[in-house]
Formats: sequence, C-alpha cells, structure tokens
Amino acid sequence: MKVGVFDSGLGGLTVVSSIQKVFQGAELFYIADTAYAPYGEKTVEEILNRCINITSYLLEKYGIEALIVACNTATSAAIKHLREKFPFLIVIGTEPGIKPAILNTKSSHVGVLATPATLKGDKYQLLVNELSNIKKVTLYEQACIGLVEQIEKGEIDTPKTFNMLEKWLKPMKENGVDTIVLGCTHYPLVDEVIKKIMGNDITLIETGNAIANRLKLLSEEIGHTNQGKLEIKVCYTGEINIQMIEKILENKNIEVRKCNI
Ligand code: DGN
Repeated sequence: MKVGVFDSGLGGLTVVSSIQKVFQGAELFYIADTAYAPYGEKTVEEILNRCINITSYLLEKYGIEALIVACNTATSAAIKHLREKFPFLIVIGTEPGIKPAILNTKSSHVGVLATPATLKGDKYQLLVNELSNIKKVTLYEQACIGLVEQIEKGEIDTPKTFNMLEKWLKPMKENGVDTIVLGCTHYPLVDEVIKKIMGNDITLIETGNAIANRLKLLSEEIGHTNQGKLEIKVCYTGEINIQMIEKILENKNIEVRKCNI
C-alpha cells in the first residue's frame, strides 16, 4: 500500500511518528512543503492550490491510495475540496482535539494553541459550536505566530521559543487551564517547553495517534494486511533541517531529497 502525507514542513512528521508505531507493510511518501511555509499566514486559496498540487504529484509519481493531510491549517482550508476532487482516495485530515480536551478537563478551562488560519477558519468555529453542548468550558485560544518558524529552524528549547510560549501561556496558567489542545502538528515538538511553563500536571492533546489508528482501520477495510516494514521517504520543496527529521522519526536512515512541486 502507498500512502502520501504532507504538511508545510516538519510538523506532519509528528503524525508519521505515531503512524510508525501502528502501521506496517507500506510505503509512506512525506512531502514537507517548506518552499511555501508557513501555511498559517496564507490565504485559503493559496493553501488550497498547494494542497491540490501536492496531492496530484503524490498520485502521479507514487500512485498513492491514501492521503493524510498532516496539517490542521491545510485541513481547515482544503479537506472538503480534496475529497471532492479525488473521490477514489482515502483522505484523512487533522483537526484540533477539542472534544478529547473537553472530556478531559476538570477545571473547565481549556487552552487551544493553533495557527491564525486554523483559528479563523469556519471548520474550527463549527467544531467548537458543535461541541459546546457536551460541557460548559471556557476556551483560551491563542494564535502562535512565529512558532512554526522557530520549530523549523530546530529552535526548540531556546530562550526565544521559551519566551514566546511563556507570554502566550500566561493567561492560561493564571486562569487554571488544565488541558491544552495542540492544534498544529508542529507543536508536539515543543511539548517539553510547554510542560516546563505549565507544570507537569498539564494534559496536552495531540492528534497523531488518532490519525494513525484511523489509517490502520481504513487501510484494513480495503484489504491491507498491516504486516512487514514501513518504508518512509521524505521530499521537501524549499529548505529543511535534516537533523530534525532524524530526531522526530528516531531513524538516521530515512531517504530525504528535494523535489519541485
Ligand atoms: N503543521 C501545520 C498545522 O498543523 O497547522 C502548520 C501550518 C503552518 O505552516 N503554519
């Protein structure tokens, strides 16, 4: 089985890292669209164009049968169009884990960290409205402008990244937030910094495992046996920090190359 996964950069590799744990016997082609990163500050049309171009490339070059949009921003902008345009593909998107956060919180104060595009998108607003009758919670939404760029540079635990997060998390800390949604696939890469600021009792909700299990389930429905090796190949469109790829996937033998899309 051939699976395509993409994001604006390294973030979607946090999803691939979860996939590695439950999904086998397949080839996984990852596109890091770093020439057009970050997506979070682009228009919906610009993001949609990139999503269509990348999906067409993955189909033509590798013949993928499943596509994972490992990016909350791109999912919000394009998932509906991708499903309409490529109806024969299994298409799995990424959404902020608001529901598990609402179910988890004891203080009823929940933080959401995401890109500006995700928080502004209709899809996010719909999700929040839909879930508002499960339980009454106060949401502290924060658009983390510049955080994706810091992570792409490999600046995970530097004073600048710490200070950015400390400023954004201050109102959450002061108001007793006990659960934070990591609404961007890059943010699990700074989970230790967030814990340093919020304390170890904070619950961080990410979606990599849920996506990996969904891929496993949907692929088995079409006859995938889920046995053997998972081979991962990474392509990037601009620049990329290769040490970060090896670190996230805990593997130094990943094939990495540049591609033009
Ligand atoms: N990893 C992307 C997400 O989940 O939204 C980041 C998008 C971006 O490039 N800012």
